[in-house]
Amino acid sequence: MNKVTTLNQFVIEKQAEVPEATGGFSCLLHHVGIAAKKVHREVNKAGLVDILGRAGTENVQGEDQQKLDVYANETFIAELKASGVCCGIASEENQDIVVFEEGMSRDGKYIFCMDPLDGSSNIDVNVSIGTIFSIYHRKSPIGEVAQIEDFLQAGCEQLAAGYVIYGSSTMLVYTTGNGVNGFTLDTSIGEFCLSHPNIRTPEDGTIYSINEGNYEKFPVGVKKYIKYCQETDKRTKRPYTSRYIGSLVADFHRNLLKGGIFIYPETNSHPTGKLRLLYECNPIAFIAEQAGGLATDGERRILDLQPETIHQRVPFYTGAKNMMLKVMEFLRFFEKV
Ligand code: P6P
Repeated sequence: MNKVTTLNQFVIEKQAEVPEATGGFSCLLHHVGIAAKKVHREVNKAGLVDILGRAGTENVQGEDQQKLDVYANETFIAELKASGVCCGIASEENQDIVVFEEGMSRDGKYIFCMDPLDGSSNIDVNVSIGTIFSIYHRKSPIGEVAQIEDFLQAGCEQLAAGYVIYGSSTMLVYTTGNGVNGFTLDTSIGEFCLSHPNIRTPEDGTIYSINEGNYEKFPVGVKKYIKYCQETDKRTKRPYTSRYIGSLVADFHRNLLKGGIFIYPETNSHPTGKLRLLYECNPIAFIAEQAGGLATDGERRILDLQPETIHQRVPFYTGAKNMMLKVMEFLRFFEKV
């Protein structure tokens, strides 16, 4: 019988490889796993109980909050506080940072950035959605409550990044800077089990993911790249394939495994792009790079960008290395047009 490695076993094995590890990070990831399982349970019964639809409130982005958005946000906050090693959270659903002021949590050495349920406008139509997260060491001194500076760290400072995709199965994919590993939730035992060890994204691909409804608003270089993808490839005689779900985690996960590029550029309506640097682009960029891909804002490496605010948006290009180099060639060539 094939050996099953659970997420907790994997994390403990990796902890053993780090002599100075105290177990705090392992504890944090364990609580992330618990929160993901709780969200999985609610997502999978959406439609059967009153968990669908709008919560009747708006988030900081002025977007209608779905009931599952609120549930996921509250569940992750509660579990991260219960870990006792996280001192604060920046969440897509909260205007300001959430700081833990009592006891152990106040002195936690980690901070957490998250989009608790990304793509939630797709919930009511049964499209895959996801949780996206980043973990950093705090910068502020232990003994004080977490400060905003703890969260305005460049993506290259991430200790870990991951996402949970609630789809045909529920998977947790994460990196700590030593490759990318994927764990599928086995509901018969209630554990995330290693199913995709050492994920590598293809160096090239034929899938391009972009909301072509915004075509007229795109930079010229992006328009020219889309037309390039639509031409028959002289070598393979096969045009590229357009795949766009409108749920970042689902679009990224498919491209990560099959080979492709995801683009959300600046547009007239979103002059700095739509996706948020702290809890969408940075974690996805860390994973992309660790799997052999690239991630930029069209010009600069995402992980080098210095955040100025916790809900800052940036243009986002990520995927297979050769596809990324090609689109950036188009952007440079047509940037002055
Ligand atoms: P659009 C979902 O709302 C989200 O934040 C990402 O998950 C997704 O990639 C993007 O927005 C889709 O945006 O404008 O194409 O609907």
